[in-house]
Amino acid sequence: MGQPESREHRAIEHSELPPGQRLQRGWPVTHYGPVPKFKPERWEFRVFGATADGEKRCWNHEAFSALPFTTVLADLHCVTKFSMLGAEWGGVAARTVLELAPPAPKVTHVMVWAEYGYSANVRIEDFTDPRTIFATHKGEDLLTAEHGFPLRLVIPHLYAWKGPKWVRGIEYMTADRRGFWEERGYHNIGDPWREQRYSYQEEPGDGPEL
Ligand SMILES: Nc1nc2c(c(=O)[nH]1)N[C@H]1C(S)=C(S)[C@@H](COP(=O)(O)O)O[C@H]1N2
Ligand SMILES: [Mo]
Repeated sequence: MGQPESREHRAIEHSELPPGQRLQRGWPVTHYGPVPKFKPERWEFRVFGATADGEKRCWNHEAFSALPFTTVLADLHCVTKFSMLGAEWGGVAARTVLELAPPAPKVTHVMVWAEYGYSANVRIEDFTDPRTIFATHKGEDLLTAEHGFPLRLVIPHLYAWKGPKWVRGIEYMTADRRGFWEERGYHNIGDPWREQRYSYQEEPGDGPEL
């Protein structure tokens, strides 16, 4: 009678590590370019592009920090094939930002912008996913500078390049446009469960012409 239990156990294990990924112990630092210096008086989080009312929305660091806090348990899958499992992220749900600064109904994609012009494009349904979170904390601790302090996006169901560290704002878009890595050979959608790593794997409809 042990059979159903062990099958379920295998299913859980499988659900944790996407195909082609290996478990990483510890938490490596992976990004392109230098670590930006946080200047609280200059920092703001901007929502722009196709907002519902056509107005931009802007929070300074104090105001953004006062938004409702929530936590999400999520794994981080780097396209270079390591995965970090079971992190607890704390911060502001993407849905909170969507409620406070709603997009126009015709919005199909969101460009997430970070320091130094790093960007990542995601479909609106990836952004509105209830587990998508602008993280300020991992576990009890504030993020460290190299892991994205003061704010990084975590989209648990996509490869980690879709979650910019040092995020500074979002742009609502009415058509898709490629972000930083999506222009440089990475897949426009980036679903780790389908191993959507590289742009040459894209099928018609997965992304704009390269
Ligand atoms: N701003 C910015 N964010 C970024 C990146 C980057 O190059 N710049 N790299 C991404 C990639 S490829 C990964 S795997 C994760 C790594 O996050 P970590 O350094 O906290 O492990 O950050 C993502 N966010
Ligand atoms: Mo990555």
